[in-house]
Amino acid sequence: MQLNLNRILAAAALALASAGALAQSASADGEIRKVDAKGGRVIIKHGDWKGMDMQAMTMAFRVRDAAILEGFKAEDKVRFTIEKDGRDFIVTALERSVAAQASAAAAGHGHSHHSHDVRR
Ligand SMILES: [Cu+2]
Repeated sequence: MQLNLNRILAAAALALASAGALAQSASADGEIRKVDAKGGRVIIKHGDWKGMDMQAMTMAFRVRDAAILEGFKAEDKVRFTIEKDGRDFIVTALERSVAAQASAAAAGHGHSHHSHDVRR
C-alpha cells in the first residue's frame, strides 16, 4: 500500500514537472505589424491568449534567429511559437497561418468550382 502511494506521488510530480515545461512554450495566431530583422525583433498583433494570460494586444517579440523572419512582412497572418525566457518572449518559429493560406488561394484563383472533382 505504501509503495503504491509513493508511486502515485512520483507519477504526479512527474506530471507536474512536464506541465511546467510545456507552459514555457506556446503557439498563437497573429498578424505581423512590423518586421525588424536587423534588430532581431518582430511586432505581432495577437488575439486573446489564455495560455499566456494575455488579452488581445500588439507586442514586440525577440526572435531566436533573424533568419526566421525572412520572407515575412507587415500584415502577414501568421502562426507563431514562443518560448518564455525569464520575462522575455522569444519567437522560435513563424509560419503563414493555414487559414490565411486557404483564403489567399481561394481569392487568388477562383477555382472553387473544381472542388467537386476532387477524388481521394
Ligand atoms: Cu501579448
